[in-house]
Amino acid sequence: MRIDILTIHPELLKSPFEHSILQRAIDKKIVKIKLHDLRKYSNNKHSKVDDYQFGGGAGMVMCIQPIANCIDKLKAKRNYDAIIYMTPDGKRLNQSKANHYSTFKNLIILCGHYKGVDQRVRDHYITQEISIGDYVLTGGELAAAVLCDSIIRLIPGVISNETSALSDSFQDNLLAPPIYTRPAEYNQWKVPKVLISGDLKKIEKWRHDKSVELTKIKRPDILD
Ligand code: 6GU
Repeated sequence: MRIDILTIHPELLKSPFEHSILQRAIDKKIVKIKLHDLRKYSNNKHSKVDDYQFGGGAGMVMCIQPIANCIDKLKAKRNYDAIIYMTPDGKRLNQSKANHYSTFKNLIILCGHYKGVDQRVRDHYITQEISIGDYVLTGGELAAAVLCDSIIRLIPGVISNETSALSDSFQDNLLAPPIYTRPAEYNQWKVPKVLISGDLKKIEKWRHDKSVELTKIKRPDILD
């Protein structure tokens, strides 16, 4: 998969891809992340990327020109499965969307800033608008990092244990069951007996029952 990220703060998006699982996915060439500094696409002599709103009102608007130039250039080289705009008024990201995007080959992600982008960018370039929750961030960069992380970890070969991503919370509209590791007893707090019984059938049933129980208590809204 190739992900092109358009931003006015490329430095904000370096570190998330330089560690741990995402870094390994890049090293293994399973995914390629290209950061594009929108200022470099500006025709303005001061590399300006924003301007005042028509009709008045507080806050700057990101101009169409640098964004259009960058997207046109990318689209001339390859087909994109989606051009996503990160915005608090977009559709909420969830596991089902992450699963779907993880099957894409080429993806463009546009990070908004200030008041947002000129509406004509949304009307003529963007294919989907994504939010990561009902709160407002200073820009789309951290949200784009969250989106990329949720997608990349699902691509086959990224997480070594193939079954691991499938047993995540939310994959069956259920939260994951509680997990434990050694020691079996700490400060007299014992691990549930069934988990050290060696009875795989019983363990599986216990985990499923716990998942249902926890989901009913913590997230009844996601239960089928
Ligand atoms: Cl995608 N962008 C911004 N600026 N704020 C957000 C968001 C995105 N998702 C939630 N809040």
